[in-house]
Amino acid sequence: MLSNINLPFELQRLLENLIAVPNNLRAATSKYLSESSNVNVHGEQSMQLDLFANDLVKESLVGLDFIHSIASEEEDELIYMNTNGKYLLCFDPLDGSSLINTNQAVGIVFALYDKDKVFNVPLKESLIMSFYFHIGKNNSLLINYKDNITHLEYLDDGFHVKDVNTINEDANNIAPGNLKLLSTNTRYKDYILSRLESGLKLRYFACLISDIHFLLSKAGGIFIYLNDDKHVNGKLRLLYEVAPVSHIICALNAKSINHTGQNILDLIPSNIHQNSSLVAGSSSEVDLFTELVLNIKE
Ligand code: FDP
Repeated sequence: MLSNINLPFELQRLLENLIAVPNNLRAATSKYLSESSNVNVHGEQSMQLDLFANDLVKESLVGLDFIHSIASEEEDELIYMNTNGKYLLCFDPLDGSSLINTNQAVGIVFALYDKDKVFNVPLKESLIMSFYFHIGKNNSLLINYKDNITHLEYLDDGFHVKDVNTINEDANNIAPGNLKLLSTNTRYKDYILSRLESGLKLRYFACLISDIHFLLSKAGGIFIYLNDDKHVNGKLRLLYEVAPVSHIICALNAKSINHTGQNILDLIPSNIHQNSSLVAGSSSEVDLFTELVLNIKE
């Protein structure tokens, strides 16, 4: 099925090498449900499944000589793969791993960058391809290459192409993260209460990929994860979470900004594990949030 997608040969090979990872992860889940002894670069205790997923992804990349280096949430440093490679591949091998013991959906998210541009130009110019696997009832794969979005879903006999909706300007659901801010940020609290009163449905899964996949599947909504005193720039990871999901949804007419109102895809990153806040989704709703909560007028 991947051969039906219009991708350069190298990018198709990359996806083909990774395509079995979600099912292999699913099959191994019950063996790796405990915490590991490892604390990742973000100061979080890794689950054994985080480390297993990281190994699965790394093993799948062996032999891909166009990959110059990789950066993962579970690796402190950049790992060099091929001196002559062109790309830096950044990934979170298991997004939402804190939910794994509760049998909720999780994700694996990737961003492929031009390795010479990534720290020198805005993300929209260095991102070559973004994709994620959403591992729920079925496995879904969402890909953005050159603003062409492909949505595949795994059924019994392999991946099948599914329709993908443009994201409507108006939101009908709201996924507000980091709600401890409600006690200190009156604007955020008032906004949430008023939007719920206006009829927006509350839908927060605590796994970025699930939240984004929901928003995309419902053709609208808003996801919010603001910064706080502990994470002054936000808790989410720019290069391997926030940038790829922004790259995907913005190609479907959505907006994606940080807590200072900057468009995510206009940012120039400075390091592989950089953190970010995120406000993303239906464009009118992001504009409303910008005005009411960030207090920024267009
Ligand atoms: P997790 O810590 O489980 O890896 O990036 C981290 C992330 O999940 C996101 O996937 C998710 O949106 C967010 O953190 C959840 O944070 P809260 O537990 O604070 O809601």
